[in-house]
Amino acid sequence: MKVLVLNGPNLNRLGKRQPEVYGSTTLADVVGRIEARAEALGVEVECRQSNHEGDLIDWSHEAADNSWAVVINPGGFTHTSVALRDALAEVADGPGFVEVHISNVHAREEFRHHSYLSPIALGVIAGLGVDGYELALQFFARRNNGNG
Ligand code: DHK
Repeated sequence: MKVLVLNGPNLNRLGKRQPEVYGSTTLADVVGRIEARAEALGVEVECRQSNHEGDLIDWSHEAADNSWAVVINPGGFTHTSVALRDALAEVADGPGFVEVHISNVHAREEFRHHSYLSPIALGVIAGLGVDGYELALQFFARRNNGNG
């Protein structure tokens, strides 16, 4: 099985941006950890990041067309994007997606409490730091083996 791991806007700034909220790990470190975990789990993985909504939408279509599962941290688009939800709805009709947030969005500003994506996600991981990506990957690996 293949899992596409998508990171949205500003996540290329991991390690520099608000380390008290998002930690000091860089995106390159996160990608390295995800790739190592995927190999151990026997899952094919590809990680992409973009600051542009259209890229995330195009990549969601690509995932839907290829029946790839998706792990996505949509960044600020979580709270704003009907268009990204519409694109991910096609993924939800297939292998599905898990929404990941590094921070606990529910312990932060009110505007971060609502997600357009959560109602159609298989699940949501928030507040567990960058481990959330690996946990989502593990979920898909176990599910694919009939253990999840
Ligand atoms: C990342 C962002 O960039 C924010 O816009 C979200 C999310 C939270 C995170 O916790 O990973 O509100």
